[in-house]
Amino acid sequence: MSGTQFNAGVWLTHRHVREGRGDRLAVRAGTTLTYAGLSELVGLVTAGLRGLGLRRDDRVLFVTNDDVPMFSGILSAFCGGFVAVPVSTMLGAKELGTIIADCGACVVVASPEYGPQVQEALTMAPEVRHLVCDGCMPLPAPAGITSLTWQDLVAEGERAPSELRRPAATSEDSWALWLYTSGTTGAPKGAMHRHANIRHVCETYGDQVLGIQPDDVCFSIAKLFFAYGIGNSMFFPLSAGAATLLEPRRPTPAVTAERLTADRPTLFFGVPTFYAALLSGDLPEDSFKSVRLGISAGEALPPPLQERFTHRFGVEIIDGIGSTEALHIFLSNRPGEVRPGTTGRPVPGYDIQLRDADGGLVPDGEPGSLHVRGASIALGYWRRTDASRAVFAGEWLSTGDTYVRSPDGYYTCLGRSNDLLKAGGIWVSPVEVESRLLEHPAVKEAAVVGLADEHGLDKPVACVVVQEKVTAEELIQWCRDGLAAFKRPRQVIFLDQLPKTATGKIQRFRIRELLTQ
Ligand code: 3SK
Repeated sequence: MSGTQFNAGVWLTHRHVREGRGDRLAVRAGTTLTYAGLSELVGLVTAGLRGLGLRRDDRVLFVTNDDVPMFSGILSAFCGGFVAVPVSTMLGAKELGTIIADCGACVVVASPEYGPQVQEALTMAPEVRHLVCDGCMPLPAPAGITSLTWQDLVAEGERAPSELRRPAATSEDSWALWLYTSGTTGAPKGAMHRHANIRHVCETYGDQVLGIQPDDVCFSIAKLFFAYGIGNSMFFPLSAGAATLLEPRRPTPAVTAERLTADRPTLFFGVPTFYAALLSGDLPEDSFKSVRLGISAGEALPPPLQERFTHRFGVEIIDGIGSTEALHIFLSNRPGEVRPGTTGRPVPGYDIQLRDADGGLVPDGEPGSLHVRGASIALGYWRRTDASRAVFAGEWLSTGDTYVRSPDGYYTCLGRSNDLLKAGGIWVSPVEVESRLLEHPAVKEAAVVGLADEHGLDKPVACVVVQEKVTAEELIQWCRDGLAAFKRPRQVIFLDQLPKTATGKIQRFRIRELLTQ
């Protein structure tokens, strides 16, 4: 029901205090907060942001590590009627500047280690007025931008009149969260999510697939800036009055082992690449003894990996697929009913269709383009009409994946309908990597494809035609320097020419065939 008053920040935080759950543990991170503590902090930060002059629908962008400031800051943006824009901490200055300028953020919150990228990015983003650092010292900022620390912002909230802490009377349809995703051209697009979308993913996947309970403790390898991560670490636990563990460090098997032992999570959210890394590490077999369920998304989970993980650690993994545009998982296996190699069945609250090239429905057993309908689908991409029209068709979202459905209703992924690939669960646009390679003076032509590694997980591989001598290592380093590191090719193959169509378009499927022969 559009227009009905609803605020996702209130629903996730203040509601629990109002309903007598204030002394339950909400967040374990650098510091530990109960629901009462979280609610108090969110009130102060809401007032602090208003004290800086923010108005309804203003954007607050986060380039931060998962910790209490980012967590409470996003919730404060929801409560204040602002728009939270958490972005990847892996972005270079240019990509970051493009996003900050595109969303028109007036506040940027950053962790100290991203200071250099942020400083450069801010020169591209004239609308930014305040830079908030979640460390102890303010960050250097270009002229015209005030720089303060997180503590200064909280202090601003403490000094502000108490009515500024009050939540905004947002509606179900008000903007709450914009999540940037890269497309075929590599240009980032901001998927705009309403307050009601957040409640929908909790009431569907959270309640009906995870069966989340107040005693659950959630631990996600995917960070809060991903749609997958924010659902896992914020929406699901807070919707149920459960607890979440935040980990500011880069996820590694060693860091994971430490948190598993110390904090005993019950729900563990990973991606296939990370499950493979955990298997390759030397974790004791009882590492996952507190975990009642493992969750995987981001890319298809190969059955041998799933089976080896469950055999070694005794934890069932349910594989599902979601998207930034749908906010979370809409197709998933169910605990106790896993069919390895499939993505399971539709999550209640979502309708799925497989369509042919003319938009007709395909019969069971035939490949079709995956479309999904449900109340958490984004409103569109911010200021990207053409891209929005291509992807959001009325109530339906075209995911760009090709799937097949079995007669008993299980869906299996056959690949992408376009050339995008995922590495470690994160989209990589081949075009973006190719553009970087082509900037190298030695490279004449380049094509990037996804190729399965030893675990059956896709990784970017580059095929290049060169005009000067250059080594594979030099080209990989070149990509590392100019792109987020996960986008770098893991292998470079030198060819005399690339297979092309009569009109000169690179045939990536032919390259894939060539490399898998
Ligand atoms: O990649 C996925 O499967 C996914 C899952 C949940 C939320 C967002 C995404 C992209």
